[in-house]
Amino acid sequence: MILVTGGAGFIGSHLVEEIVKKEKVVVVDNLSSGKLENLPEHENLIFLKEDISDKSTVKNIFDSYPVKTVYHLAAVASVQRSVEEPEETHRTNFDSTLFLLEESRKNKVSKFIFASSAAVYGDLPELPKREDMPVKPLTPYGVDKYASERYVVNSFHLYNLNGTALRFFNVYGERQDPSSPYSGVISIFIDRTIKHLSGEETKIVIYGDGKQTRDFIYVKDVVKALILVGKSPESNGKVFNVGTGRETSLLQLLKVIEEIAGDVPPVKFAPPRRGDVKRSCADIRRIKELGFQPSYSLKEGLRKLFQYE
Ligand code: UD2
Repeated sequence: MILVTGGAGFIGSHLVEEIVKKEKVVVVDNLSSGKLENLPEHENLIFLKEDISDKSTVKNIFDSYPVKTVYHLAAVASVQRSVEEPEETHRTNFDSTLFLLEESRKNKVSKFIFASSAAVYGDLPELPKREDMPVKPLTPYGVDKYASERYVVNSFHLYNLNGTALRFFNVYGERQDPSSPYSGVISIFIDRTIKHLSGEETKIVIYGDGKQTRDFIYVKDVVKALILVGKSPESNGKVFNVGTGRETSLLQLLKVIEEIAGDVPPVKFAPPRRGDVKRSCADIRRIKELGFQPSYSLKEGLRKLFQYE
């Protein structure tokens, strides 16, 4: 049986959708940002509305289900919120990892996959980011992700728990919620473009000059990486970037959206966000060695998103 924490969230629900086709899965999610309607109805799916920052809850789950694989994706995903509420987010973003690792060790789980983030790299200028480069997480979010991934990797060396951490770059796709100002930039730009096309008065805000870059990866490719790593013993005790290896600026992103949609809303430039990383791009050679290859170009991923919306 597979346990997916944060399984009702944006990335988690795409993973669950894939797993239920073949295997039984327990989804645990406190629905703080995840939504029940993100999940498919399926006989292989058990849903628990629980908070894994509580140790006894985690123990109960392992006592109740024969968990063999853990995908730990639950987190407060907003970097900004971690800055405003470091204590509360630490419980979710770090304590839960430790509780899950402890139970996984005791219950002889055969694989533990942790969703880390490019946030661990901080704003060190060298690009593309390689997994063996120095890290400099700048926010409570980045620090908790880094600490969690070290625990995951060390659990392999200390206790033979087959752990792997994946550093996600900028993930986009269906069901990413565009409603907060800290939502993924693609979900916001697409939401505004659709509103604009339907005649609503709206605008796109670019913080900074729009030349900042990101490595945008489509959520289905992230799921592919998660499943691959779950089945790969060579990934044990290691950290992997999950991106496309392509760097795209916000201005280029807007151009691609315009090519697909035919038009975009007026753009307003605002001062850059505090702590914003100027350039980001993954070196994906390490995960490619496991057999990973992203399937979707940015244009293809965005096309699918427009069809969905
Ligand atoms: C991403 C992750 C975050 C963390 C971080 C690590 C998302 C949603 N967030 O943050 O969880 O892992 O990477 O470094 O994937 N922007 C605009 N206009 C808007 C919204 C955003 O110009 O309306 C800019 C924003 O200032 C930034 C870029 O777009 O320069 C990307 O912003 P983001 O919030 O999508 O993602 P990021 O890279 O800050």
